[in-house]
Amino acid sequence: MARKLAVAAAQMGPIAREESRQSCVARMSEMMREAHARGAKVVVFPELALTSFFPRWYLEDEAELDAFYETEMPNAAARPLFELAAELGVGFYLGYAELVREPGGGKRRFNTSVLVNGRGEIVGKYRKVHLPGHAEHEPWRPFQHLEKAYFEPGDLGFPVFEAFGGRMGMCICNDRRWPETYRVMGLQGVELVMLGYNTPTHNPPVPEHDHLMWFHNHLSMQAGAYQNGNWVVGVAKAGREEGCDLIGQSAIVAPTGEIVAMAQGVGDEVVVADCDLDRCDEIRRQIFDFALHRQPQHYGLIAAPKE
Ligand code: CDT
Repeated sequence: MARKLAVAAAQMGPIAREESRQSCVARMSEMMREAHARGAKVVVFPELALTSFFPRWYLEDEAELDAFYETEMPNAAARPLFELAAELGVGFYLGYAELVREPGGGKRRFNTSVLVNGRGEIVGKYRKVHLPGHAEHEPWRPFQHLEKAYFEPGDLGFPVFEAFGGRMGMCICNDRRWPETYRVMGLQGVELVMLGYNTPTHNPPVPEHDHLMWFHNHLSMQAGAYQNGNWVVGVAKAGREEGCDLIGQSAIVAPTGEIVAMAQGVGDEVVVADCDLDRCDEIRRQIFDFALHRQPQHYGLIAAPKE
C-alpha cells in the first residue's frame, strides 16, 4: 500500500517590519485551517516566518536586532499555531530566528526551523548551515544580506526525523543550493525534505544573474530531489517586502525531480499535493542505489576541511 502523505506548502506574502508576530501567526493559522480542509497532514511555512527578513537592514543597535529573535519556542506569540496544530491534528515546519542566551551572558544566534507533529509537539530542530551574504555593512548595496553577521552556522548537522509515517528532513533557504545538504540527509534515508526561503529577485554582487533567480530556485530543489530520490517541499516568503522583491514559486517536487504543485502568485497561498513516500524507492533502487553504486573512496575532497 502506498504511503501517501498530503503535504501543504504555505507560502507567505510579505511581512512588513512593523507587522506583529501575532499577525503573522494569524495568517499562518488561516493557511493551516485551509490546508487541513484540503486534507493536508503537514504544513510547511517559510524561513523566518515570524518577522520581516531583517538581514536586509544594517542594525547597529543590539536591542533593535534582538527584537527579531525568539528566545523560546513555542513562545506566547507562536503558541496559538501549536495549539491549532494539536486541535486539527496537523503538523508543521516553522522557520524563525533563534537567540540562545548563555550562562555567562553571551548570545548565540541561529537561523532555525522546527518540525512539529500533529499533537503540537516539537519533534525536530534544524539550524541553517549555509549562511549567504556578508558580515560587514556594505553601503553600496541597495539592501543588505547580513546573515553572516546576524547568525552563526548551524551546529546540529542535517538530522532526519521519524514523523508523519516517514523520514523527514529540514534545511533552510541557501542550503537548498548545496548538493551536500540533500546527500547527507539522503544517506540517512530521508524521504521528504522541507525548507523555507527568502530569495530576493535581485542579487547585488551578480545582477547579471537576476533573470535566473527563478530558474536556479527550481533547478536546485529538483536536482536535490532527483539525485537523492526524495520529495522536496520548498516554501517562499514572497512579494515586495519593505521595498525588496522576493521570488515566489513555492513548489512540491517529486523524487523524479518533477514539480507536482506550485504556487501561482506571490502572496499567502496554500498548495497541496499527495506525496507518496514509497516513490523514493523508484529512484533509490533503480537509479541511485547508494549501497550498490556509490564510490565514496573517490569523494574524500567533499568532506575534507576547508583550506
Ligand atoms: N535567505 C537566503 O538564504 N537567501 C539566499 C539569497 C542568496 S542570493 C543568490 C538564497 O540562497 O536564496
